Amino acid sequence: MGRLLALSLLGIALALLGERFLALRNRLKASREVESVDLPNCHLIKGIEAGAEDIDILPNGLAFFSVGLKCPSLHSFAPDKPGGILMMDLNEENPRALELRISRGFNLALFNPHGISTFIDSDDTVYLFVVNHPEFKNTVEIFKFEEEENSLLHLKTIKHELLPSVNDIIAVGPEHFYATNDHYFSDPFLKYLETYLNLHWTNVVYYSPNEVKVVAEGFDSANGINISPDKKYIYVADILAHEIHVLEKQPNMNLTQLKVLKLDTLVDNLSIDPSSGDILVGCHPNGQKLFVYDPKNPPSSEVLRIQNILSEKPTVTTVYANNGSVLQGSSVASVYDKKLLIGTLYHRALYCEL
Ligand SMILES: [Ca+2]
Ligand SMILES: [Ca+2]
Repeated sequence: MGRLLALSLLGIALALLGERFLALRNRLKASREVESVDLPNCHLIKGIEAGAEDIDILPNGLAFFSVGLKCPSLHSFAPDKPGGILMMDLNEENPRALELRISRGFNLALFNPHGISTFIDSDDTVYLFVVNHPEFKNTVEIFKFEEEENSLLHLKTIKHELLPSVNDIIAVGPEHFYATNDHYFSDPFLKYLETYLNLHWTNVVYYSPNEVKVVAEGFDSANGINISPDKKYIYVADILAHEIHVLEKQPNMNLTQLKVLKLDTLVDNLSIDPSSGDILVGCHPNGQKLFVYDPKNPPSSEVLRIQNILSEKPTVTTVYANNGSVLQGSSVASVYDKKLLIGTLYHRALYCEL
């Protein structure tokens, strides 16, 4: 009888695991292929060969690139090289990406930058907020951008128990930001398990020197985050649920869910087109290819533009799509004055004139 019960329980467990496995394949869109959507005037950016996971552009056309992200579960083309921040002046005719110097006293050897966000204070000081994973831990670094010297002055490292697995941030003050956690746990095995079991335990956290709190939760895996041009709404990408959430910002900085836009792709970082307020989304059409890297069958790239997200029927258009022959694993797309930059998780980056 005991054996029969054990066998039945084993059978149920295997059936459940099988079901979770199939569900995970769907969440990863493991069988999806993309049709190419080409743009005529594009070239790969020199000097970016091991990922530019996030890109943020200032209103004056200076673009920041977070490069060289490493993660235990991800492929890397430069596993021994620390990451960095590159800058490109999009006002130039043939802009080049140059590495910014970082002030002494900051541990550059362990720099592993992920999501970034710029913030311009009322006195015109420009701050760059960077999610960092030194030794795969989680911190948020705040830098002051010194334009004349092409350098970043390190001001502060933030660590907090509510920031166990940070992916991206949106700065809303000189030391104030919203951050997404893409996992609930920080331990690699528990991270894997929570994803496999689809627990929906990930969240968005508000951080300020006086108050740190969870402001939205229940995401499968919260990833890219950004703010509407009028600063009223926060957009959050749930990568494995293929959703973009629109949340309304309250005076106490809490967020209330307004709507969810369902898409057919894994949504990574979100950027705002300053000329229209449209959302540009760096997407992974097939997450299986992204996480299990095979150079013969590489991950593809896809960039979507979302117009009028608050309306009843937002318009979603594919701006760019490629099967991986040119660009693998697009994670972000940002525009400035008819110029489009597309970054990737661990591959190259593309510069296009629209
Ligand atoms: Ca970002
Ligand atoms: Ca991301």
